[in-house]
Amino acid sequence: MKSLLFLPLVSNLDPSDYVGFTFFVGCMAMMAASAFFFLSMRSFDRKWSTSILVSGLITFIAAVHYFYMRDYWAEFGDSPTFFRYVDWTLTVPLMCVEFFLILKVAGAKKSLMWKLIFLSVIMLVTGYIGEAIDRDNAWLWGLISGLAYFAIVYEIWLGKAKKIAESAGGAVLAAHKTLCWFVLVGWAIYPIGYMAGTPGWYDGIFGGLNLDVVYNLGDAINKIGFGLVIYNLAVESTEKSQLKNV
Ligand SMILES: *C/C=C(C)/C=C/C=C(C)/C=C/C1=C(C)CCCC1(C)C
Repeated sequence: MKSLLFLPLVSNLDPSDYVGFTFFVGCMAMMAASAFFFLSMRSFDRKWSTSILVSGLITFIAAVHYFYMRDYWAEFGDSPTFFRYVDWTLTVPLMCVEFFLILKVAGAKKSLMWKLIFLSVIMLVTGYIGEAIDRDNAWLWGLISGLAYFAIVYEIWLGKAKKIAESAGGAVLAAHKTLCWFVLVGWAIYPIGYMAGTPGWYDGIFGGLNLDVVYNLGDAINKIGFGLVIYNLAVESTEKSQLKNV
């Protein structure tokens, strides 16, 4: 590998390198999704512009990190843990902002947003420590991270966020429910990648899986899918208000 040092990085990629393949597809998918969200921003009622803008920012920030992660993988053949967590630290709080933005029409308070952001930061910082700094205790950091994750799940499924969504009803409630499913099922993909990639009592359960492939799959589902739910909400709500005006 190192004898290829004079060639561009990507020439290190082997055609049979399926992990590298998912990094490439990730770059393109995140870029395409960003173009889609940005360009559709003005097609809806103005109250949805910020939500669609944030959807585009999430995939755009991810696209930039995917280019770095792709090159890191091509150069070192190793997990780009640092870039991965920088990306998540920016994009996951933005997803919490999305919950707030769609519930704002029903009177959600900023404190709800900050609570979700706070929990997501705990989830990610402890995950990073387990993956990059204190791998010997990866199970413990993963556990703390998992508790913060469950607190988020509780808040949106059963806590205040749910009550506000119910009072809003209609398309907002439907979108909130779908986003809740993303967090419960889509986000649960990440702990699987973590367990496959760190040492612990769970060694062997997911041992055959590649951590980066699992994370890349999770990102595609959650970042692009999440944005599409909001896009769909904007479409439905705009159509309804246009019907009213005819
Ligand atoms: C776009 C990126 C997203 C939605 C990333 C989400 C990441 C998580 C939900 C990570 C969760 C983790 C646990 C629940 C335990 C193990 C450590 C983590 C950080 C992988």
